[in-house]
Amino acid sequence: MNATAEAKSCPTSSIDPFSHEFLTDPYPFHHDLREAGPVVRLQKYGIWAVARYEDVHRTFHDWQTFCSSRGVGMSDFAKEKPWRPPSLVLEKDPPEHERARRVLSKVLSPVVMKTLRDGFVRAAAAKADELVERREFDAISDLAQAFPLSVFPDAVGMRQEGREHLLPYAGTVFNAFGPDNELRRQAIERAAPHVQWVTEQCQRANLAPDGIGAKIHDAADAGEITHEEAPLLVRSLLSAGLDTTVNGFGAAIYCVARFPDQWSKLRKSPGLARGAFEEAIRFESPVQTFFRTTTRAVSIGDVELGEGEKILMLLASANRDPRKWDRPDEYDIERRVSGHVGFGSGIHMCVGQLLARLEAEVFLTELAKRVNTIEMTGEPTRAYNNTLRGLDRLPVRITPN
Ligand code: OVV
Repeated sequence: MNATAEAKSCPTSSIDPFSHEFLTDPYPFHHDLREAGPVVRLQKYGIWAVARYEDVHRTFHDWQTFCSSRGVGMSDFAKEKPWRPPSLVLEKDPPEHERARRVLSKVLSPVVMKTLRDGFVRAAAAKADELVERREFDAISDLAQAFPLSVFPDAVGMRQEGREHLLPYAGTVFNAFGPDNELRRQAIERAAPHVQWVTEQCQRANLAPDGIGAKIHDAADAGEITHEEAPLLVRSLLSAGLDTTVNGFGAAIYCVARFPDQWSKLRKSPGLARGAFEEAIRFESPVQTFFRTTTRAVSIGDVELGEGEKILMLLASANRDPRKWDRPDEYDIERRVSGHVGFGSGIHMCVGQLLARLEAEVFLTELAKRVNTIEMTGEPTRAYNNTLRGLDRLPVRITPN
């Protein structure tokens, strides 16, 4: 840590939020960044960071000042060519953002969730039966990846062949939000086959007519977006809809494995499944960070920022800010968790959150009905990504009810 006040009103830090050390254990760095002030200059990158809940929240909500259209990664689209065509929803501001957002909102609506639920319950029950039978398994590959992979691509309406491209593609998207470090360079270097496959699968002809993907193309028929825009909006589903839930599931299992009293509560009251998932999103923040770019000069605390400045929002730090949360470092499935920023906040807040919660709720419910205890049988290993926090391996043993 090195948060020295350069000038009284301009705290500066040498912390690199994308270093191996930070990604391994971000919490002491989050603490230092929060304590340094409402906004901190990150020397290494010549950008700004907000780490307190209040300032992250304000940055999310003032989209006129903190825009998304210059990219929500470190790269400023006004200065550098984006690595892929910008997202029509994530990397746009109103009014363009609203048109795309409305379509995604509709295809991911409560009505559509209702049509998916029964199938998800059957898949969750089958997976939970299989895991109970096995007793020992890797909770990442065999559960956190396996369950979303067994329901999400089908819900979108994708063909079977090539699905192994989905996680590497999303991993690249989330690495690309970071600085030009080894993680980002290597991901982009290897991206071509994944990009090619994903781009192809976004075409209408490659999507089952009753799936979520086809519904986006239907919205183009209805004139809500153009037929040129539809494939790029399908790409948003494939970019943001799988690796996020995989890491959300991983977070939830990692939490209940470390807090057995919370698993015990969930087992006795499977109705707490949604709260258990939501609290895992707060506690682990699978999406750790996003950036904004200032559209004008603006003050944060005593610090004046100019126009065209990049600001890193540390969602994970906001979600454990003691100024906002009691016992922030405890996982408590009965916590009043609303207001966490793990799904973002404001006009860009996760448009797929109902789908994420549905997957998690049905799976954790089925698991809670069957499983007495969950314990780790070895050291978990971390997966390193510039934006996503999660594990690569989580060996566990479960005992049945
Ligand atoms: C929230 C999110 C993450 C990554 C990609 C996208 C969205 C997208 O719209 O492509």
